Amino acid sequence: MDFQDLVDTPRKVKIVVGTITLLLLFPIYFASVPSLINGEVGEGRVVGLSGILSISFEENETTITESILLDDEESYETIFDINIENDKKIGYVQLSVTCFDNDDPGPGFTDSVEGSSDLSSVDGEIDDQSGDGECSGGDSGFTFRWDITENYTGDSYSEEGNEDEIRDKWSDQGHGRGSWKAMITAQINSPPGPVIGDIVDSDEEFVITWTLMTYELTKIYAYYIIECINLAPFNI
Ligand SMILES: [Ca+2]
Ligand SMILES: [Ca+2]
Repeated sequence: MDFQDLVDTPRKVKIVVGTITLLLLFPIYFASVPSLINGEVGEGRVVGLSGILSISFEENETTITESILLDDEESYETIFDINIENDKKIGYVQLSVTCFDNDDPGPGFTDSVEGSSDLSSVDGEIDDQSGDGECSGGDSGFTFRWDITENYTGDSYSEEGNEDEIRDKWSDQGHGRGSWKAMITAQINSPPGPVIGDIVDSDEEFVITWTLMTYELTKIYAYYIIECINLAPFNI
């Protein structure tokens, strides 16, 4: 078979042209990958390609817990010092205060707790929080959470974009280091007298838990999606 046999009909001519075109396009396609990843897909390219980055986090959770017995209107200041290595970032800090009042002979006299944070000794402009809650079963007490890295969840995900920009986005800006403080105050409720034996509610135990979640970006790798290969002009 010589070259004339390959081009002796209009259909064969189209096939030969299409084949040669593909041979020319594929080197261009692979040479284009680095720039396409950075979102520089220009108009008029025959090959369309998207670079998708897959991001994962390695988390490390630190908790400290303490218990304190408080009388009515008595307050206690809890302190949590955060000093971490430079290569780690803070995802969030959480304070949880729980209690369960079962000291009363009947319902209606549940104790409660209120608290407010003092972040004046913490780096960054982080808003204080305050709240309260009853010492009943289930969702007792209160919980404060501060997201030091905005929108942090720790879940792996994928997005299209530039690796440097994504690394910059996952940053705590150096915030959150320092001495975290909160003041909690007990509200003790007792049934009115007379006192029944020694059943009288005069205090409550509160469990205070600080949680620090730090993270590092462990994996960023790219994969590519070929959006189209436009061979329409050749009409094979
Ligand atoms: Ca009570
Ligand atoms: Ca009590």
